[in-house]
Amino acid sequence: MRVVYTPAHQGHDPVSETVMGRETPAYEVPERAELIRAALVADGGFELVGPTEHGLDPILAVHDPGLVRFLEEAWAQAEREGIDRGAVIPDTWAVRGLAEGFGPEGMRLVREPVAIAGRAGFWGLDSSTPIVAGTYVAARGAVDTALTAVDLVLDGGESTVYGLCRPPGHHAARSMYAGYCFLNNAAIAAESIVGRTGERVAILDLDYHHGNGTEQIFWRRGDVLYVSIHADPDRQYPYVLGRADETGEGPGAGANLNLPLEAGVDDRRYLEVLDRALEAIAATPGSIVVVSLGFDTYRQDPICDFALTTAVYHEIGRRVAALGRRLVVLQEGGYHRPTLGENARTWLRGVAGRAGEPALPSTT
Ligand code: Q9C
Ligand code: ZN
Repeated sequence: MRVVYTPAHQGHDPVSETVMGRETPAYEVPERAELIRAALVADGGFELVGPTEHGLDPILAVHDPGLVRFLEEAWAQAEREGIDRGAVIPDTWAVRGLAEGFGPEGMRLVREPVAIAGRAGFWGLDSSTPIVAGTYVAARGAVDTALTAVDLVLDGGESTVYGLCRPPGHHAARSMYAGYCFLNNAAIAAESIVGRTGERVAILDLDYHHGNGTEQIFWRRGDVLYVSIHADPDRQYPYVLGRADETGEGPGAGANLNLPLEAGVDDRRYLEVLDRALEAIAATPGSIVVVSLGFDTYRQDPICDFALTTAVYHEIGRRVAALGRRLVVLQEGGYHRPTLGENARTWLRGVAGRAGEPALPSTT
């Protein structure tokens, strides 16, 4: 199986994030992707390839040019303003998303601020998504990773490709960065697939957190089905979206399925809900599924509360592959570093067992 990877992610190396006013060591760190890469290389059944550059057009098909400009400029501006804290983390928010979504007048009065602290709070949702010197280049690398995975599936004849994206993407909305995410890799990939094939595409989001960004981007779209299994936002980030009654609007009515879950979800319960998600995808036309894959559903994840085991990831991968569709699998979250590599390897091995999938050499 092909794995798309670039070392560009290493430049996004935040030291800390701020959780309820307390500075804690960053969870979303370069070591995560390196551990996954090392586990797949050691397995012997995976072939690493670098991404090709796809430029800005596929990004601007999904994101506000203002957000992209901000991400590109932020670090240099912070340096010019003499902000020497190692990272841009806002402390003043414009609450622009709410103004935009619920009040027709809100957005007209709120303009993009000038100072870096204001700009970060204008484009960002939270205080856990630091911008550092290499963030923009890393985020662009993650997008190219996702789009190269798409190329290998559409043009390269591969049935499954894994994009080791870092930073992750599913919390990033059209005009907002959030939750360790800057550009929405999965949404950009899905949009590109729709544009190139004219087919409907399903996004299956298996990260522990609801992918508010992906939901928002395709909210009014009937050609992209978004299905997500995640922690109930009543107790977990992103708090504002992810409820079961969010089903899409306009042409997108019925093309959004949220399956929010209680704490303590175990293997059996997760698989039961996974089958509901897969049924919804099977009932929708299309031949390609983009998977937003998180391992923060693992029982020992330091910031989450599901109870999945490593073994169940094999079964999840197997069931997703049993849809019989081509898969663009993109990495999202997962913060228990000691098991990250093995969980990813196990999931992808579950996929690789299916009929028609090139067999991977057996593990020792
Ligand atoms: N008190 C991903 O897994 N921190 N992002 C929440 C809650 C943000 C997770 C703090 C968690 C984002 C891709
Ligand atoms: Zn997550």
